[in-house]
Amino acid sequence: MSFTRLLLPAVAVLTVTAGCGGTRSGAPVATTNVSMAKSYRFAPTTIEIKAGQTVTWTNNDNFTHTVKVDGQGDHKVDRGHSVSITFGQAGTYHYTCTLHSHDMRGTVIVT
Ligand SMILES: [Cu+2]
Repeated sequence: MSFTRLLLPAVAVLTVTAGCGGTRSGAPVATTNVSMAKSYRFAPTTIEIKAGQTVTWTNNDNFTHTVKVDGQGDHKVDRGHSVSITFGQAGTYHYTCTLHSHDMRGTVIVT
């Protein structure tokens, strides 16, 4: 009786770990660059800048998004494009993507 050897392929068990830290609603990040990241989100969600600095949003998602700071005009940003807004006065500015306002909200804290 022949000996049949079964070679079982190594099964790689990939465990998906949840996120890498609390960027979702965590502390403000000191940066002037916000990514419209896959999918339907601003990253980081909350940033902190100095008065007079310019924030640039870059659309790295596969969909068109917008940036509308409360009380200001809406800016449409196609995929691969960006928009820059200068914040001259201190304050807390909330903004949304008006196309996906349920999912895409962010805050700019100007000090
Ligand atoms: Cu959007």
